[in-house]
Amino acid sequence: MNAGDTICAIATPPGEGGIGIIRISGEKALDIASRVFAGAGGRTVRDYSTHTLHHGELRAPDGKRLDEVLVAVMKAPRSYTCEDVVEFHCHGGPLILRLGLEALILSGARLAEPGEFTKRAFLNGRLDLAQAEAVMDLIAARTDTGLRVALEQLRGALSEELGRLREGLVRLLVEVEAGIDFTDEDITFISPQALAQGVTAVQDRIGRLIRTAEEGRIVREGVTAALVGRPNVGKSSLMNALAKADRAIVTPIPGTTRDVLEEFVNVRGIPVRLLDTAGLRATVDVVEREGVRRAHDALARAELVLAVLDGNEPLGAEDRQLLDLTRGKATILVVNKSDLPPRLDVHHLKGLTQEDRIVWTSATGGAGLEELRDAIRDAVLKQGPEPSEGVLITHLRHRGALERAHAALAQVRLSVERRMAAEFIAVDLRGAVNAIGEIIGETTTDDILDRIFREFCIGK
Ligand SMILES: Nc1nc2c(ncn2[C@@H]2O[C@H](COP(=O)(O)OP(=O)(O)OP(=O)(O)O)[C@@H](O)[C@H]2O)c(=O)[nH]1
Ligand SMILES: [Mg+2]
Repeated sequence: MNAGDTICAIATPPGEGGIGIIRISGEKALDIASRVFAGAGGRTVRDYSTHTLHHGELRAPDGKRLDEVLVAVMKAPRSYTCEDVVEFHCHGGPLILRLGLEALILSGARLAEPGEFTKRAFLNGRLDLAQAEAVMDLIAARTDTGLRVALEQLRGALSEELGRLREGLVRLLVEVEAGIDFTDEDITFISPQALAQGVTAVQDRIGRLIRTAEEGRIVREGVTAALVGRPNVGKSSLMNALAKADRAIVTPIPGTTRDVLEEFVNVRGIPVRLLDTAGLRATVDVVEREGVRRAHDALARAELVLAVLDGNEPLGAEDRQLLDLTRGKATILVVNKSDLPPRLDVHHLKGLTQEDRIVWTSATGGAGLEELRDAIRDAVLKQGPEPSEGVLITHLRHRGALERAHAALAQVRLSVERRMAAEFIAVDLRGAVNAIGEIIGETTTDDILDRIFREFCIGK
């Protein structure tokens, strides 16, 4: 991968669409684009001023017409990558786009790696690393909350907060290092008290950020929740009701569901991957037995279990087994068929589960579904009813770096307390500064960069 290359890629998703966009960026973008484009009055891309849009023809290097297109010209440095960028807005056909891309490659561009446009934006100082990651989060966001958090991070809210923390530490570091340089002259640059105080303040703020990481992870990545229970209690009906779609087959015959079905649902802003499973029971049917095995797998893998019971029937041996299986897992007890006469001994149920929640629903009538959504949100976001405002730590990478910074600062405080030499203190302070710098990309290795941008799609 050479940063001097001019890169190109199809920037729109595969398949047919109204328009499809081919993007090209780099030193030779204007020249290469000019070779494949013919505009009105014999003009071409090189002749246009920046941030203008023009109509014309996309052509193969042999002159063959490929498409009628609009071309957008964004000259360096006012572009996404800070390089010369040209975008061809073609008709959205896969063949057209492929031929257009080929024409650019034959004219001297190279196919971009995943995330290479954004990587260039980062390397050229247009975005910091946390903002670059937010670009990907923005594209992948599946709930309003996820979108809001990604937009905030792209705007630089996290970067600003980290910048402030880092700056505070750098100021302390300068004082400590000045103390090292002038040790002979017996001047104290910063008192141990002031140093400890400054470090503690930053450490507390880092601690607060770390505590948002669990919620941040859930907002960005979501959780997996499995509907489990004995046959016919209404698991598939609940899946359909929560997904507001006729996703799973529902019949009065016990043992209808055989495979694990997956559906994404948005529960109060949390992306939930909902798994519907085969009813748990002992059976000789080979297919159903495999289904039951997979249901057990799903139960083990899920972060949240929705254990479904039939409110119209007394608690059976299979229900008890299920409750045993969910012990130690985050579980919501869903007593379904609340529209029918209650035959389930609720007092008994309360004795069987401790802190877990019980929700009554009617999958067919719709009663209790709002309560179930609330229960799912509360079980997932333990800290409070509403996703927090303000900066959230959404990436494991960020959390890891913050934890290292936090630990380094704890070490600094210990060293100050023990009146250790300033050199020791400086090393740990610097460690904390660097750890924070990793998040925004001020101190990162190529390895980390590669890993981050590999996750991107091609064309972004
Ligand atoms: N009255 C009433 N019937 C329900 C309710 N939920 C589901 N049913 C009925 O119960 C039967 C079984 O529903 P399913 O959703 O297929 O049950 P399941 O748990 O997925 O069953 P398996 O896939 O066999 O394990 C169907 O006839 C549903 O219409 C409910 O809340 N009230
Ligand atoms: Mg089912």
